[in-house]
Amino acid sequence: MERTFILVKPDGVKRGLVGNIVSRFESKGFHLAQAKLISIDQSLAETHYAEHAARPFFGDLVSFITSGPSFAMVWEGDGAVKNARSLIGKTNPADAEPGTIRGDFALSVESNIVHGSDSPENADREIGLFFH
Ligand code: RTP
Ligand code: MG
Repeated sequence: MERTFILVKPDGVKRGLVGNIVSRFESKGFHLAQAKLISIDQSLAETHYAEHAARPFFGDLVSFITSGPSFAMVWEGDGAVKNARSLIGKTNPADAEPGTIRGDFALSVESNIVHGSDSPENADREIGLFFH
């Protein structure tokens, strides 16, 4: 069964959206395999987002993701990676459709509530980083 890594980012935890987000994944039919609250440190943040290390927003991205507790999850189901990205919506909440998590709860690309793996290979990599 395909797995994906989903993270409610610090803004989503602070705003009390964990339950709503978990509920959306449950309702879609995914199976929750693992979950934990975690304060991401600098090193884990830089490893998790390594693909963006050269981007101008990298420093702000690392500061943001380490700014408070996040809620990390592994969800299983058919096409979990792609289907989860559909529930999450586009990276920039301004472009995300209503009915998606980012479309319903976020206004800015810097604070977009939730992360989802972008490929099965990255899902395995991220699950290994957060649950070992
Ligand atoms: P994520 O990895 O967090 O699930 O988001 P994503 O796949 O939809 O987007 P990605 O391209 O991987 O970007 C990672 C995070 O970097 C921030 N970002 N800021 N200022 C900007 O132009 C910009 N572009 C991306 C976003 O917070 C995005 O979630
Ligand atoms: Mg990404």
